[in-house]
Amino acid sequence: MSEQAGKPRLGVAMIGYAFMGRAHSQAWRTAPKFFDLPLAPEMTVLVGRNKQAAQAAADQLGWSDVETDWRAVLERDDVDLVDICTPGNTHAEIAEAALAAGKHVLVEKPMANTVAEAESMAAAARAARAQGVHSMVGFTYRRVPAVQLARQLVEAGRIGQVRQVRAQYLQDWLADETAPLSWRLDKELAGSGALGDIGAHAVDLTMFITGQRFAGVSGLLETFVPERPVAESFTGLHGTGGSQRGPVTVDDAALGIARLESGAPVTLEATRFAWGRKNALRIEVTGTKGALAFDFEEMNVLNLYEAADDAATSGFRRILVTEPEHPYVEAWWPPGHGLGYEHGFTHQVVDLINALAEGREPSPSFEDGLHVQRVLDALERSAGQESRWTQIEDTER
Ligand code: SOE
Repeated sequence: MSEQAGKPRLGVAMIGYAFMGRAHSQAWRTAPKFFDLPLAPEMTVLVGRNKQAAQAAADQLGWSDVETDWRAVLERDDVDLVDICTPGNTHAEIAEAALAAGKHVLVEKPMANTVAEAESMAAAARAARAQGVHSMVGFTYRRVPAVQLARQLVEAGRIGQVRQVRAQYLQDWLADETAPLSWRLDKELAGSGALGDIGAHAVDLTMFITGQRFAGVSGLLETFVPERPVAESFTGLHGTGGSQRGPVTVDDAALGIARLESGAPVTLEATRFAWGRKNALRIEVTGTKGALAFDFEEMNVLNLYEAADDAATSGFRRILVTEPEHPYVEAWWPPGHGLGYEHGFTHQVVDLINALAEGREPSPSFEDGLHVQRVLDALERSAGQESRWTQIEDTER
């Protein structure tokens, strides 16, 4: 890190520039403009295999330079942090090499495609931490103000002891059977389907809001459409397919019943086939004194029920989490104006930079990512064994 405009600079290399790369670029660009950060992030270099396409993306998204091989950025002195936005099968190799080269790492979720990869990444992160090099997993929904408020209320005991959790992530972008194949439907590249892509968020949100890990799970996986047109072009999640067809090798929907370490039961559901649900990451936490409910489709709202309220007027209170008293909100718009999908990514950059400047490991750490991976893996193994209960063995914290 070298001094720039009075603040030490943080040179960032981002690998990949599709949907997540665009969301991360927006965050790196915006965070220093709206938040007073202790380090000045610089969008130093974007990495993509196709030089021309990567250059066009860099120009559009605001990156200063382009490389076509991610290994090249590990050699560069002007890069302090590597931001990995590529499919899951590449995460372990890139993250471990970057940490070994002394670069901080931010990696998109799910952290890896297998528990073995995640274990190896967590070990690399531990070794790097001892050298002052840090790592974080991109579970951005933790950074939604309403989710932060939910965590604060649980921590403060407002709903009492957690009894039960209902966590769902519902989308419908694959419900159309003619939607073409993408890397997200290829087990080799993505590790799993709805389970890892969006179920991972439901697992992480449950962990974050309750402050607990999972003890075990019993699951069910379903693939509704086993074959789809091969994509001819793609933008974001949508593409056009040709006449050629190929196999879907991942789950379309994942269901689970689980227990937290306290014993509290959790129901999990992740599907990209829920017609009409566009990005419904929902969580309802029921405690001994009340309940909390959040749905990302109404991301500026947190619903709170307090059992001690007068019975005649009790009900879920709809809290608009848009006030300066709420986490992150003051940096944005006047009270009541609300935030969107991209703000979670911006807050992620803010939290990451603050942690790096203070020399502490940001959260969620690679150990947290490993635990999520273990839950996904246990659910998948359980599903393969007629939904048998599968204990989660966890040693790291
Ligand atoms: C696709 O289902 C997807 O883009 C996920 O990969 C992201 O993690 C989620 O934020 C939105 O949906």
